[in-house]
Amino acid sequence: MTSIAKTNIRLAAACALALTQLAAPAAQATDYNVGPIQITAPWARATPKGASTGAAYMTITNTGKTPDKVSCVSSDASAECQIHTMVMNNGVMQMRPVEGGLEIKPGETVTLKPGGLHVMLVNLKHPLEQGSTVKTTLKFDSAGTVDVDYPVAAIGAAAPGVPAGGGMQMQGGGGMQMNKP
Ligand SMILES: [Cu+2]
Repeated sequence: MTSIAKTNIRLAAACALALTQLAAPAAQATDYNVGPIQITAPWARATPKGASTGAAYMTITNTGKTPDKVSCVSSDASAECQIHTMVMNNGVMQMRPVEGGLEIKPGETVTLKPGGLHVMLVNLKHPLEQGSTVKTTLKFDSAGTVDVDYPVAAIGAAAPGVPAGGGMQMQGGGGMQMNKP
């Protein structure tokens, strides 16, 4: 077989995969309130088969008058659940668990998103499948405990509904590379 023919077959396979992903039913994201804490736009990224970790994201707003701290207690999809931050170490971006909980100051909105803060699902029991949902139990020191369902978006998605690599022109505040007019 010529290499051009092989390339065409690969392209066709990639297109078929893309169509399958488009056809996957989009699970609806729900917003959550627990005390003065608002959680909006929860979502997770699909994982390839055999992956041991997965990541989930959301926006957390503290409408209260006092700071609160959130940690992840558990997830239905993994043995462990942690909140991670990204830190630069000798010029390399690395992730670290946030010790003692992630602080949300009064009036502050913190966005967990790819490349930054995230919920890390450690030791996955099964791959996160696009179109399904994954659940975590989050514990706020003051506001209490809340179960959050994260609709699973495509592998490598930059945001829910934004295809992999297509995150350049996102609406709203979640974008890492907003193009200002
Ligand atoms: Cu992580």
